[in-house]
Amino acid sequence: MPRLVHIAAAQLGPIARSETRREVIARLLAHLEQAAAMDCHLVVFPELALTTFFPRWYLEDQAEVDAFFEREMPGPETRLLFETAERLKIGFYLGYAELAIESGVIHRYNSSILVGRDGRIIGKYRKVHLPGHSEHEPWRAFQHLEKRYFEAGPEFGVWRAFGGIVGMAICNDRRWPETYRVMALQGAELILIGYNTPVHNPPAPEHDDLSMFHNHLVMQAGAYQNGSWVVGVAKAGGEEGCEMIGGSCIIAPSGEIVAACSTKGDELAIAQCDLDLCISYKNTTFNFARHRQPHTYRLITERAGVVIGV
Ligand code: ING
Repeated sequence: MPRLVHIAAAQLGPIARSETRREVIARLLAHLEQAAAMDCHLVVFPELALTTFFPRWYLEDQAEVDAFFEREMPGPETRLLFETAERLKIGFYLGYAELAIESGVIHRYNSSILVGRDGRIIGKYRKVHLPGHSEHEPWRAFQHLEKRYFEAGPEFGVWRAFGGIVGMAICNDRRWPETYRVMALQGAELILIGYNTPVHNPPAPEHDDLSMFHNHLVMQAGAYQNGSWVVGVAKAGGEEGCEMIGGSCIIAPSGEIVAACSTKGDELAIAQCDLDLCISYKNTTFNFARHRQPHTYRLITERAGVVIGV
């Protein structure tokens, strides 16, 4: 009996800075309703899906920064998402800015949650690879202050859900092969990734023309090299003067893109994902137990540490 998960990559077009949570959530609810009408079990939203991508600005007033964060999840405005998910029997991945108070200390993370078809939170992930910079760099066409506004998360986790083992990552995480491998070593068969990726990368403008190629390259490689499904979902289009790539897609363990968005607006790309397709890769080419050489890698990384001094 195939373990089918009907998944919708729920791409979002631009979110204006002036857009209220209520207005944004109305767009997310429309995606949930449409995905449910298409018999989907799981909807994947982008990174920071409740607001505009605020790390593009240098903001000195902490209250202004914190207005982009959620102190509760679900909170008063997002509760309707969970209630709708329960009513429609459809789960979701949601990226958002998390403000957490732990032992009386405020922590701010670039986070995502996985919510089941019963509307309950299954797991939470806090972005590990924070790109960009922490101080104002006026030479840039726009800032990328994730290192200023967020703390890095501690780990990559996986959760039993939707009939398989599901992992989460966020945006820049997808560029690092370790991201997929650490989750695959925990058995991940489905890895969900939201992203906000500008076309222009100020430190390396020579890469701009390859931004979509690099987007798909890293996720297709991650899927194939770990025998896992990968779903990548964009916040796309011209957002507050910054053009962001789209290219939301669903990638099979073969590395093939089986569904993709073709616009830069609010759009669903849907696929029937058979988690059992992972087996043919995890049991042969990427049978970690039979073919990986972790001892050798350790020696190499130790030696590399000596050579490059990291
Ligand atoms: N955005 C970008 C990403 O990794 C970036 C940052 C763009 C890094 C281009 C390197 C090149 O897709 C986020 N939010 O991580």
